[in-house]
Amino acid sequence: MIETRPKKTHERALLIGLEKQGVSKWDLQDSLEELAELANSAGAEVVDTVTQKLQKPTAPYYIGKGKAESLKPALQDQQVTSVIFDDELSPAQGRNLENLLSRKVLDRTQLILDIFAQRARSREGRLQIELAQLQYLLPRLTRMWHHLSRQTGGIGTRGPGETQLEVDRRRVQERIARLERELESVRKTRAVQRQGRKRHQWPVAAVVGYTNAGKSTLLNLLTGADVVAENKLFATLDPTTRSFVLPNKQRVLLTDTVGFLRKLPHTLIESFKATLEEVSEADLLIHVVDLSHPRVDDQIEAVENVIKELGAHGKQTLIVFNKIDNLHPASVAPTAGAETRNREVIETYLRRFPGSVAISARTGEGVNKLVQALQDSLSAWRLRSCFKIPASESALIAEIHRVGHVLELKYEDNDAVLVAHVPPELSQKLGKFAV
Ligand SMILES: Nc1nc2c(ncn2[C@@H]2O[C@H](COP(=O)(O)OP(=O)(O)OP(=O)(O)O)[C@@H](O)[C@H]2O)c(=O)[nH]1
Ligand SMILES: [Mg+2]
Repeated sequence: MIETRPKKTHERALLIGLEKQGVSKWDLQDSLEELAELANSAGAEVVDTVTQKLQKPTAPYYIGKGKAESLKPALQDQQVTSVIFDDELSPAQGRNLENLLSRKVLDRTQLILDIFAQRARSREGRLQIELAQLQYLLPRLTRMWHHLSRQTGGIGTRGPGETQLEVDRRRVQERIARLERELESVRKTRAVQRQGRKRHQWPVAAVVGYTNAGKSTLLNLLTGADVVAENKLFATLDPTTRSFVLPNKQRVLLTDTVGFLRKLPHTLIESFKATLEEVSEADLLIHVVDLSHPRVDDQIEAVENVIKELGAHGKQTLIVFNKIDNLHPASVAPTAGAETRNREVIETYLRRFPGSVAISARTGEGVNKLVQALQDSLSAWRLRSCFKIPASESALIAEIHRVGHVLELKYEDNDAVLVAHVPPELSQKLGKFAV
């Protein structure tokens, strides 16, 4: 079997963030904590975090040159192998910093792309991540060339160096074009699959949420699926669809997909169109929120922004507050006070988001309520109707059995009289038989 976990490397990372004007210290701290989680998820150990107060990033080194110089001894002492910046670096900044610090220099976008690359298993996932990486690289190749030509200038700059760069650029562009063509065919295949599901007329609910919110754990709990659930960012890259039968016998398809993140690089969203169309094409969204996370509000907002970006805004959404077992993990011996506080937190969020539910996908607490809420959300999907259909129309009767839920069936002369819950589309088709 292929080893799916990233190998334990001895990457030791130093994180760097800027306290820019207009950005609060808290925002910076939050962002750096998330950067640390990302670094861990990529397999690196964070040895230190450095911040600098500056009005805005400096053009050559992002941080001040003096500050950059002053890092050198610490890099040596702490055996740092990579320096990771919390923002996107310009190509010149990246190169200057690598030269100055003699270490691998990464920015947030590269780090996220790297994690995706580690996680990609399916052909679709691999194509999409390669496209995102090349799109990140392409403007850098170009700008690198501009930078070099400025530096050396005029005569002598039109030699083999230029040729090589132009060749590289063209190769990258060709590869991008090929990947885009291949992904277009993946999208078409997905569209056909979706059509197939539509034929069954089962509603599709896409499970969305911030990365690590517990989406896969929930899908596994409900459907017994075997999706990898891990305490790692972006554990899931490839969409998985499983069917689930509600207590009223209605079947619903649940799709688990890639998690969202603040500052999710735009190239990624663009490249993952084929995967993310599962979200924009769904009938219902189940937005899983990690209620035990200190930045829960930011995470909700970030997910809503990505939903907007995908054009899925305004879709019927069921908000699920997860991990209620984890609200005060420190309370090993829970006190009455902690329990009351936890309940208050839950109540506050349930009130703020009417129609939402609170669960623990780990312990199963509240899951019945979730299932009920899901059933209620989808109730409009199926209409209770009565039809009188000539017994000779056996294909139609079979279809009602297949996609609907038959409550009563009797025969009157040569007609079948059925009372059934059926999806709206079928109900329309059966219009002339309605009684
Ligand atoms: N305490 C607690 N932990 C949970 C709960 N649900 C999920 N987890 C844990 O949270 C971590 C992330 O869970 P996943 O199901 O992989 O989360 P995900 O949303 O699919 O994450 P990505 O695929 O990485 O976006 C795992 O370690 C789970 O065991 C819960 O209700 N309570
Ligand atoms: Mg997952």
